[in-house]
Amino acid sequence: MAAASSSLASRRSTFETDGFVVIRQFLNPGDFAELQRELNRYITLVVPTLPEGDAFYHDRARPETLKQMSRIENDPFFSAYIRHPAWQSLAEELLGESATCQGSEWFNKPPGTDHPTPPHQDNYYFCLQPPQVLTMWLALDSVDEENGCLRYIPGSHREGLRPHGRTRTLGFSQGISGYSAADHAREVGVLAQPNDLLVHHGNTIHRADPNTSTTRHRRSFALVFRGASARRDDAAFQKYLASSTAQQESLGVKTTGTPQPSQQSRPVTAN
Ligand SMILES: O=C(O)CCC(=O)C(=O)O
Repeated sequence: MAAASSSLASRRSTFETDGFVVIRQFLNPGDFAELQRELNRYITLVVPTLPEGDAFYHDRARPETLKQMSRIENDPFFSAYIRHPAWQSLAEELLGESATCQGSEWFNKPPGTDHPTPPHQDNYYFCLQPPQVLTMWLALDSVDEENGCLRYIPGSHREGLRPHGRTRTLGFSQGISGYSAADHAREVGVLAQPNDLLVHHGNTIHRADPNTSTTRHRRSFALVFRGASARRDDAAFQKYLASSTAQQESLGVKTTGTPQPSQQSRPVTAN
């Protein structure tokens, strides 16, 4: 287990070499407290009104098992938040071009649930070429091996997209097929404290174990930024949408039958 970190001077080269970088204590304390307050408000007041595809539960009858939310930016606070200069400028620094936030997510591994994050590459879902896209994942809790820290394969963003296949994990419809012992041996697990930011390239392979603690949540808030040069491969994206919808239906999530970005895991809303 390594605890990767980066100084201001080296973060872009770390990102380019490893495909991920860790920025400790990313937001100023006031901004971090505001984000936590607004997420709590959203979960209490807005989530109960959302369609099933925008908020996934381990067990819908138990609100405390909320495990994933997408498209939080439909809320007025978050529609402004996704232009927050700290996130935007870091995304542009790492991508080396202007960038736009195209989606927000919230992930949890509630205590007492069995929710691994399958190994995957985000750009398998996003279908962007060139793969100028990154995910910024902000820890809201202390994160370690017990509650399911993120695990990256350094350098995997330079090895192309691997084949993915259908999973039974709601929120992550596709996972890398044939993930091997050699893949596991290359992994770096990243420990994090609340307000530590993990940024990974869209092609970087990552996964997480389930939360094995009985009392601790493992929450995070994430924004996806896409560089100005990235274009979506529409054929690949339609294939992904159809597969994601089929997976959700097979897991009992109510969908309209027509793939809509709001019903997809890891949605990308911009063209
Ligand atoms: O929080 C997790 O377990 C998954 C996060 C993830 O896959 C991502 O942000 O790309």
